[in-house]
Amino acid sequence: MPPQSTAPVDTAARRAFYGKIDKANISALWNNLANLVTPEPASACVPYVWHYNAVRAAMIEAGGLITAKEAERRVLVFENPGLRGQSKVTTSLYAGVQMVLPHEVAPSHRHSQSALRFVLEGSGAYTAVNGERTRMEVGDFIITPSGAWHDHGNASPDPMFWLDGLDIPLIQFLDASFLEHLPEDEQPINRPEGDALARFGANMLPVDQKRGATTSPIFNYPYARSREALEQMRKSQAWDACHGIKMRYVNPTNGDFAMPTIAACLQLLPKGFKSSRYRSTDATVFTAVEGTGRTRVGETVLEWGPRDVFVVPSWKPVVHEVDGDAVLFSFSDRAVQDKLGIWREDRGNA
Ligand code: GTQ
Repeated sequence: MPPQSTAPVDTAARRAFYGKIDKANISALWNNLANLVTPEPASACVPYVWHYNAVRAAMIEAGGLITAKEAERRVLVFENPGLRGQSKVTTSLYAGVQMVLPHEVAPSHRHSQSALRFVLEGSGAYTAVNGERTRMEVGDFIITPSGAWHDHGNASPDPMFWLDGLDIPLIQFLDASFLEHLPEDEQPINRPEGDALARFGANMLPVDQKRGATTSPIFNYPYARSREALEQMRKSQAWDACHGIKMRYVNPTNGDFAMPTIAACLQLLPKGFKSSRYRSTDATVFTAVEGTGRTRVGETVLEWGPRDVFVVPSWKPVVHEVDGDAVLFSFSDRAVQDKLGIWREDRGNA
């Protein structure tokens, strides 16, 4: 919180008055106004990086202590050091790493919260959504819409790890959380794999598809396709000074972000690139898919490589510097701020 530079001084009469109204659960705005309405974002969220090796080792240890079934979701939560004890990676968003071991199932449930998965390690585990299973491969962006049954399984011989991003703090703030369980661990499968991607992900829509579904009907955006798009674009597009080449995952029924509450993007930064100073009001969680580099957030330097996860708070100036070509996945609450008309960016002098 910034200092209350404009708070009026106390007098005996004022103090007596504050004491009296306090008993009736009333307070004086002028003592707190500077904390409530700030000239610019004043977030408790701090820049931070979690290195994958340490997270993975803890996750393997967790695997010896609890099953996916008993845990319901075996996840280690990224707690922003400025927001400890709240399961928040930013003020509005939650992130964690989930592990599913061979032959395990994370049982089917559905909830108000929207979730994204970004696959970090492994091959061939699956998530089921709306009666369809999708195989998970490294770099795939997978979503589970608000209210959709979802379970995760692993028929591969190796552990599978992915980054979870959910709007848990936002739904908590709105007091709008509902959760239900299916009696059986796995939901019935009644669509062949690839059905949603064929229907909605080939630049066509079923002819009678309604416009404006809240969440994208595509639930796996495979990395191979997204990466290929970035590679193709570098041949003809000038690099954006702040972002390199940055694309957002889209809901094909309305052109909005894939989920109503969480914006997700994939960006390519070429060998040796140093981005121009940039800031925006959406605190952002990044993970590197390819490459190594460092991201300066104000005075803080975050060194990162593949699968590391780092966070940039709202309105803090950010500069990315990469060694070789690098690919970053990121997510934020920009999808919400856009709808409310409050999202802002500052591209410096770029
Ligand atoms: O996979 O459904 O990291 O419900 C937190 C809550 C994952 C999930 C999380 C969840 C899930």
